[in-house]
Formats: sequence, structure tokens, C-alpha cells
Amino acid sequence: MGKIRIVRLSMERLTDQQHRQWQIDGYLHIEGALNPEQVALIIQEMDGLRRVPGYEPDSHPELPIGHYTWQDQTHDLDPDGYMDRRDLLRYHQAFIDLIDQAPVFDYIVDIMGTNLMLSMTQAIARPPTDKFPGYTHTDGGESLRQIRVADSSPPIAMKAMYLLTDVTEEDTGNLTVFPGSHVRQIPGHEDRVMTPYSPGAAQLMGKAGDVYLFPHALWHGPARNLGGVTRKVLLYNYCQLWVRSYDHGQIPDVAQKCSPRQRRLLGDLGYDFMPGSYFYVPKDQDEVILTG
Ligand SMILES: O=C(O)CCC(=O)C(=O)O
Repeated sequence: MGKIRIVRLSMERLTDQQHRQWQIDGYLHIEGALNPEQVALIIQEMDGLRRVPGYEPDSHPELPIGHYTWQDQTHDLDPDGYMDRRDLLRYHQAFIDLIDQAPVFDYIVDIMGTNLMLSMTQAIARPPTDKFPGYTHTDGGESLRQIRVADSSPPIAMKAMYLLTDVTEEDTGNLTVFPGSHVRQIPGHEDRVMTPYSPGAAQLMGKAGDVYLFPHALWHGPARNLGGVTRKVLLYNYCQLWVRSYDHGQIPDVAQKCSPRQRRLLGDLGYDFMPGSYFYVPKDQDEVILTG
């Protein structure tokens, strides 16, 4: 127990001011989370995904909304074209490393507690176009539009959005958020289509290597990109361990290449699944998460 406390002290914590901002606004902007070399490597690997098979959006009428199916390649092979690829870990160690990279993962543990898992990875490129109007939503489908935990509670699920390109002006594909909407529902949202231009929206700015943290219950989404540069981001989502991944039904094979902490974050509890497995967390949960 003493050892765990010492290690926990060596993990970074949010400042009191950041905690307050998380509670009140429902998002945090951490500058310089990735260094330029990491950003360059990730962009190179992301661009390379266009020519290899993977999970891409599929709007087949028989599939429920928001599903991705295994496809031969990305529809747009231009490195500056549109891309939306899920389940990234299989492609490169750089994507695995991001699962629990300090200090972002430390902050996520500070927010979520230690009983957490990784629920999704995604790479999105949004090229400049006047055809895409942007959109606004909560994550977690219908569910986290209805459930908003108290501001003093860890979220049920949250995400880290890593900027891989600079977004320093409005309408360049900015993440747009509705501050406070994670704890106070937006009145009348059922009767109108929320957009990045609805009253209360804030377009965030940032630099390549920065990360935004926000819970699934916060209304958010991409603004238009009317700039001159394709905006590229990675998304890493985390949920409470009793929830589940929405990239995998089972522990993915890539877990064999992962550290014990990364495997735990992929849902490997250290024993074969049996009914009740995710009800109480494994006895070594704190140790595995806090010691890496
Ligand atoms: O910014 C994007 O391209 C999509 C981000 C988003 O809507 C999300 O993270 O759910």
C-alpha cells in the first residue's frame, strides 16, 4: 500500500484550478502533451493508414447509426483528404504508447480514478471544404445525453483529443464545445438541431501536440473547416471499467504486445472472463494502473 502511495505521488495531478475548470466548464486544454517528433511520427503513421485495411464508417441502411465496418482502405487516398479510422492500436507502437502516456494518462486517472479502461481509438482528418457544416452531439449514443453525473463525480466516460495540426483560427475544423453542458442539459435540445453555431458554442484553438480532455456528456463536435489546412486529430476514449470498450467485443490480439497496465486498460483482468468479472475490479487494480 505504501508503495502504491509513493508511485501515485509520482504521477502528475491536475492543479486545483484545472479541477475547477473541469467541473465548471467540462473540458481541459493541455498544451504540449506530444512533442514535435511524436506528432510527426503519428501523422506519418496516420497518413499510411489510408492504404491498409481497417474499420471505416459504414452508413449501410441495415446497420445501426455510427457503425464502422472492415474496409480495404480509406475512401480518400490523398493524405490531406477526409479520413475516419477506428481501432488504431494494431497499426504501430506509437498508437499503443498513447494508451497510457504521461502526463495525459496521469490526468485521466486523476479525473476518472483507477477503475478505468480504454474504450476507443480513432484518427480523423477533416480537409477544408464548404460542404461540411460541422455537427454537435454527446458521446455514448443516446445514453450519455440523458445521464449527467454531478460535477464532483468522476465521469462515466471521457476522451482525450490530440491535435496533430494547428487550429489557431475559428472555422478551421475546431473542436466546438458547449461549456457546462456536461452537468446542465441544454434546454430544448430535443426540439432543434444543435450545431457548432448554436448559442453557447465555443470554438477551441490549439497547437499540434496539445490535447483536450472532456467527458462524453459534454455537447461537442467539429466546426466547419474553411481554412487552408486539413485538420488531423487522434481520439482516445476511456470509460469506467464496468462499462466496456466500443471498439472490441473481446480483448484485442494487440494486447499481447502491451504492458500489464495497457493490457488491463484493454479489458484483460488477469483471468478469463466469467459472469461477475467487471462487477468489482481485480484486487491488483490500483497497483497495475498506478505503477504502469
Ligand atoms: O472533431 C472531429 O472531427 C470529431 C470529434 C467528435 O465529434 C468527437 O470526438 O466525438
